[in-house]
Amino acid sequence: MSQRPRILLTRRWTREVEEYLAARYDVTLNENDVPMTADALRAAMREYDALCPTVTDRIDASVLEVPGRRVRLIGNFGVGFNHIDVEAARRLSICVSNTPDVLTDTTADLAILLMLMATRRAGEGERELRAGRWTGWRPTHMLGQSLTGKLLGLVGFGRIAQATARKAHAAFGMRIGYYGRRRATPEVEQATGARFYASLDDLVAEADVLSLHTPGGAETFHLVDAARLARMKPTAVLVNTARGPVVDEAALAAALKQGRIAAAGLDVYEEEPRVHPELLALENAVLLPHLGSATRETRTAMGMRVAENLEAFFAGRPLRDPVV
Ligand code: 8YV
Repeated sequence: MSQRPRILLTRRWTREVEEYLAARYDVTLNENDVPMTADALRAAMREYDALCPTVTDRIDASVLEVPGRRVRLIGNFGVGFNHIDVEAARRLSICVSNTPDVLTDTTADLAILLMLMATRRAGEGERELRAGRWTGWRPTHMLGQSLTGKLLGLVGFGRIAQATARKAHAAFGMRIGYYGRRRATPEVEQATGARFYASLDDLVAEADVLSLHTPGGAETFHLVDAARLARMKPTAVLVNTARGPVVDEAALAAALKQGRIAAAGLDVYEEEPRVHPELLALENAVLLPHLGSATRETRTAMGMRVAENLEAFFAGRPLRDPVV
């Protein structure tokens, strides 16, 4: 019988990481890659030493509190952990780790991609061309908006927001404003000339592109609601690579439909994989399927970062990335 720790990966990971882990642990893979049910997660809590979930697994108190639990570490694949009840984990002395740093640039790249697609109407243009509706060049065809000199308003100013600021400032000459729980150091601000806004409403009203970079969860639920959308400039673009529930999707669809803001670029949704049906019908909504960290390099680095946390945990050392 194997003495190696038993670990469960709830979804398929890149081959490199699956092989790396299989050489070191008694690993169970989710061969058909279908999201696990709550019952299956509860059963897994009794069978494994570590559970390695993703954003598609709801690790709530009913999962963590299962009688006869064997799992002692939740090694999350991803930096965001709003799908895990960390307070219940703390209460039950279950360790939780995440994967910061390794997806910062990749996710910031996607925020830039959405910003460009939304301001230059890229999805709309491609749909027109593929549908055979393009009648040829003309000076007023599908005009978008320039980014040079415009204000990028970042809501939250953590790693991914700062990387987005650097890219937007260096590549497109954008001005940077940010709102966050606390003010960044002068060095961080100086790197992009970032201006701190003590009032989120002021930033929302002034931004040409408003990009969301807060954690998910109760504190940020519908932070961008109908009232905040109403404060935005009619020419402004909203970008969300954070978590869907930060935006009131129905209110956003209404604002886009009525032209109260120019466009939105979204990678995350309130009830993934469901997308608000009104958004699907709008030309000024750029909609990507949660691709923020989706490069081969980054998904492998995320898996290896989980592996580092597993190694530390089973060696009795402090976690590399402790959440709890
Ligand atoms: C991940 C993410 O792909 O890391 C995060 O928080 O949102 C994505 O980049 C996903 O959450 C993995 O669980």
